[in-house]
Amino acid sequence: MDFNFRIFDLRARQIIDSRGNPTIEVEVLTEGYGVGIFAAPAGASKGIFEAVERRDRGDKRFGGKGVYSAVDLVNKDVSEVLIGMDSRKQFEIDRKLIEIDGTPNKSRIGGNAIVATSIAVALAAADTYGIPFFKYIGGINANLLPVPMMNIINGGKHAGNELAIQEFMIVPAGVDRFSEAIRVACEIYYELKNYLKSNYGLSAINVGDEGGFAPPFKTSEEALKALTTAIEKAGYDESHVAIALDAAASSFYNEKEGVYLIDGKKLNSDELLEYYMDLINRFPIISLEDPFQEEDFNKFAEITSKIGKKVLIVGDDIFVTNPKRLEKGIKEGAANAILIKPNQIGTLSETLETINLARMNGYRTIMSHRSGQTEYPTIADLAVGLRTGLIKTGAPARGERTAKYNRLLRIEELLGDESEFLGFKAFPRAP
Ligand code: 2PG
Ligand code: MG
Repeated sequence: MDFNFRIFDLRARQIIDSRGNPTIEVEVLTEGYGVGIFAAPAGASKGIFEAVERRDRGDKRFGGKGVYSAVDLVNKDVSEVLIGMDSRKQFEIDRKLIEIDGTPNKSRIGGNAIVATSIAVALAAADTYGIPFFKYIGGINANLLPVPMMNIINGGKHAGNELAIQEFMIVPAGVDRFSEAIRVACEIYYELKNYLKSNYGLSAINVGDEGGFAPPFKTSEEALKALTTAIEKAGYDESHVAIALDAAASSFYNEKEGVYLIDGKKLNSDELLEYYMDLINRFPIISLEDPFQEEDFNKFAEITSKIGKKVLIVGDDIFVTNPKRLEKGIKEGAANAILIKPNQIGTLSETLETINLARMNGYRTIMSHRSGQTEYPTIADLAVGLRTGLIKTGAPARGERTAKYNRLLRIEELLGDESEFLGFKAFPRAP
């Protein structure tokens, strides 16, 4: 072994995330003075099949949301095994983490402790080499900047309003460069703010968890009208900017009655499908995430076979970045794209396994943040390194969201003429 890469120290601590909730941060040092630090993000609309977060339930501190016990486990059980190992042996290290945890859903030391450790190790190895993280992950020619899918109207579990659909995103894909996409998105964001202020009053410009506005809208239609108006006011049209939705439908599904509660109505899954079809016919929607609750593979397959040639049908809660769930989805034709959230599955190696499986089966991949985030820009590097071509990391507002976009701006500058941006070519069909 090149001793420089040997893990010399590994320690965890508790910090707080963008919602003020505790989260675990892991710091890894190598003998060659490489440092890697990463902290686990946290979802609000979590899939039931995600790796389980370890929290101090029953503890008074932080209302039981603390991660002190996860921190202790990393400082004892994990550091004992990982110190002395080669930080470049990602797969071996991740296997060890899974072994130390010993449960099928990573509930003992926690998916939060595992993801923070797994990614901190990779960052430390990259730092020991002295190369940017995206190059460590993707090789010296990793050059694909992702198209941003930017959530500028927040609903569902991310906002205190009545919108059932969780995310109304703009996709500024009709430009040549990532930095141009950011400019276009910011211009639309300003126009949306003006529109909301003048039509709904000052309180309409408060923002939700992901930096998008959280206006007192009651229907998806109102939100889509606001988006299209803002796009137009900013001087753009469908050739520059499209719309993406994350319904996060599990969060408005009433299991007892088998209905979805949306826009003040109760819809069964056939009616909800019609509801989406109507919106897709009237607005330039090119991507639809989690249109149905996370266990309804059949309905996912139905909508994919109907519109999958022109619209991305993205699986998030249904697949939870888990290769086994994705495999089932592939067999059943449940989607044509998958959201990639490393903390849903736990380790970097398993995240890679899921991405490989997706690619080999013609699925698009979208690197994604969580609604509870820290200021680490790491998923920006993962998006470029893993050539996902698409990224979802909130509005162009709130530091924990802009950290990722700003990192991508720096990567674009660093790559200069070498960088590539696919724009609408990253989608099945331009709107
Ligand atoms: C989602 C995510 C991120 P959360 O549903 O896609 O936008 O939300 O982190 O709350 O699961
Ligand atoms: Mg989602």
